[in-house]
Amino acid sequence: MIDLSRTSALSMNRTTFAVLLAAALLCSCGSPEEEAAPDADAASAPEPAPEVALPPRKPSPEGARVWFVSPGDGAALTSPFTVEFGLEGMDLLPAGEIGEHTGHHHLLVNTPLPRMDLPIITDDAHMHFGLAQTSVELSLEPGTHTLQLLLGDDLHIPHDPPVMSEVITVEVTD
Ligand SMILES: [Cu+2]
Repeated sequence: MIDLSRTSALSMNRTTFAVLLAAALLCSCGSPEEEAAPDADAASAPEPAPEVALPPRKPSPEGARVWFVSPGDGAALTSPFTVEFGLEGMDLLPAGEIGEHTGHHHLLVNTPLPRMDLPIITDDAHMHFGLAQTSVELSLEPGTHTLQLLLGDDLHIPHDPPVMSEVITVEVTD
């Protein structure tokens, strides 16, 4: 008897809760606010995770190239030193600005080439020059360092084919 009573009480509570919940949902669905904002419903509806769709890589023209105006490969330097970027066959544009055969420089420091189908990450090893700069004052610890230039489009994605320099090595001393 005691068990039945408890079960009954529980059922009542559940039933009461269900009724209240249904009433609340009905009330909510019928409210003018919900009707006025159909996007809110769409946004909260469960949907499969969307595929990340990046735009296709932008083409680079034949003959386009980037290179280090300075320093030269194997240069012995003290920090800070100036790194100058050369570009031919394409034009510089600030990041976010779309043009034909345009992009901005990225300097890779002591790191291999990144993936070519994704935006170039930003960290100490992947420097962006999104204001269309053509040089940088660089300070590196004493030692041997590699440098490479890689052009990226308005979304920081390398072109197809990628426009990149040779890897150069510099020796930084105290
Ligand atoms: Cu960039």
